[in-house]
Amino acid sequence: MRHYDAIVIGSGFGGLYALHHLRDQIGLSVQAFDAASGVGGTWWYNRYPGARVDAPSSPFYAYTFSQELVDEWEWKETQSAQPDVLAYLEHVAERFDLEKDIQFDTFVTDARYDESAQRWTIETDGGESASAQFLICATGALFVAHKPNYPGIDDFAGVVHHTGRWPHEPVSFEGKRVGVIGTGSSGIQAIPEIAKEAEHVTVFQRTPQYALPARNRPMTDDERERFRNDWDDLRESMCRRGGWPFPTTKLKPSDHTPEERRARYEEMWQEGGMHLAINSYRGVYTDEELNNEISEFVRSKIRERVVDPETARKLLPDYHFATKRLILDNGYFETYNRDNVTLVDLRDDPIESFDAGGVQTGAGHHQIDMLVLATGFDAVSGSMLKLNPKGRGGVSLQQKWEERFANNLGMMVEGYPNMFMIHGPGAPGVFFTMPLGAELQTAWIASAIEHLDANGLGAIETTTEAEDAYGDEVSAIANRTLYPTANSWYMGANVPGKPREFLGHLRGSQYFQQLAAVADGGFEGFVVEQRLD
Ligand code: N01
Repeated sequence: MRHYDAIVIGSGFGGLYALHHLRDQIGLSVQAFDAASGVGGTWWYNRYPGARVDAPSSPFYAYTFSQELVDEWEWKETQSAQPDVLAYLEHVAERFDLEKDIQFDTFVTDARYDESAQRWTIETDGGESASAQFLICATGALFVAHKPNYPGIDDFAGVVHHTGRWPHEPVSFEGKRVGVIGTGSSGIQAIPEIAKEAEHVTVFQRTPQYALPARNRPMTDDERERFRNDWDDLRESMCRRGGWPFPTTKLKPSDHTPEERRARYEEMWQEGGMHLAINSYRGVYTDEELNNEISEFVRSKIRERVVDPETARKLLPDYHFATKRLILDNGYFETYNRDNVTLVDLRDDPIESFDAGGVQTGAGHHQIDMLVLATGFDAVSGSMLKLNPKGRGGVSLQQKWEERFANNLGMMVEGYPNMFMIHGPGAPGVFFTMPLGAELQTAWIASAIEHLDANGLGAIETTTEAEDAYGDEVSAIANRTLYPTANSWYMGANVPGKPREFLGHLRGSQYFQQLAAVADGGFEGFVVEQRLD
């Protein structure tokens, strides 16, 4: 059995940084494990055609902690393609000499807390064990692929690929009739690319989506120079402004006439990216009237972009704009103007079953050679429940989280001392910049470890009271918005039987101030234990 100060599970953005910070900044012995064969986490697995950053701008979907790293990495495009993000993470791993402490191709199958030793022991699918005082779970918010369970789906004789588990060897669509289920971010990115090559694509859509034009373009030298020179200010601004360094508008809808508002939406639309959502007027996520107006504006754009009115009708979303993950598209709607693309609206024509040759819907049989499942993930809680750590008294996380993903600060779970989650349920996660969020959460973990060390303590844990209060706070913040009105993965609505609970803290900047205050205040509200040895 190997012994360490800390074990990190995962080597995506979160795990890589945790390894670097805990090992190189505070001097712990750290071992990381990853089921993948290389670093990258989400970006290692999600290599479907068209996969790219759908955040406002590549340089800010990146680590912020090292000016040298910022200076030396050349972002090529405003919305980087998956190979570029993966190359960046590989560069980070090499530059900070991280791979020597990561064991790849190793799935952690179990993690148990030993109260008498104040340590965690993990087991791997290779039959190895290792122990550490601290367990850092950077297991990924989008790791556990969600697959639909339609009758007969396993009888389908053709090739099946899930976008979240895309093969590493090239996938050819040439001459193939491809069926795609799912029109979230992954489906909307993949469908235009698949359609360029396939003989025919049939898209099976359950919920039409709002998508805004990404307007991806090459980054200029000037832009790169500017953000490098201003990095400290930009980072500070990211922390203060909810993860992105862009000022948001103070304009209220009542400041303009309906015609002026329409002109402003058009301007934001032309600018592309998330501008329409974050910069048009205050209150897009809370003001139903404003949201309805923007929803209708985006629907009007869909009608303009899709030639066949009946297809356009099927593509019109009817939930509140931006209350499911907002999507940036690269020619998605125009794809339906191609002769080789058919849309099946599952609301009118549901899937009944699969057979060896394809899909039977109410209206007929769709013969396909390949099935692409862009059906998303058991998001945020799924990877922790798959790990299913056993805390005090051997209680498993699956037992503990049967009804609610109880935890404090999205990071610590009562009964699981010295276990920390990065981007756990209730953390800002995707509602903030994930790389910076991981840095800030790791800094908090490091402070907790240093606090224990400085005070002769062996374990830190949260309480059920703190969990209840924190869970209520996360829900209350979400309930002040329109988000909970949508059947989104944010609400756990995409996985049958999953507790319906908002999975993210919507006020990232406030959350990270709260984290810093807890650390500065000596971890008041947390339960600590004297070191037993
Ligand atoms: O998954 P999703 P995703 N029958 O859950 C449908 C991030 N991301 O992989 O909307 C039929 O959003 C489901 O329908 P509905 C990003 O945070 C980032 O696309 O639930 N359809 C939906 O259309 C994103 O939000 C990037 O009714 C079924 C789709 O499948 C998150 O990952 C790129 C079904 C799933 O959409 C997840 O996105 C890609 C069923 N049984 C993703 N079950 C970046 O570029 C599900 N669906 C950074």
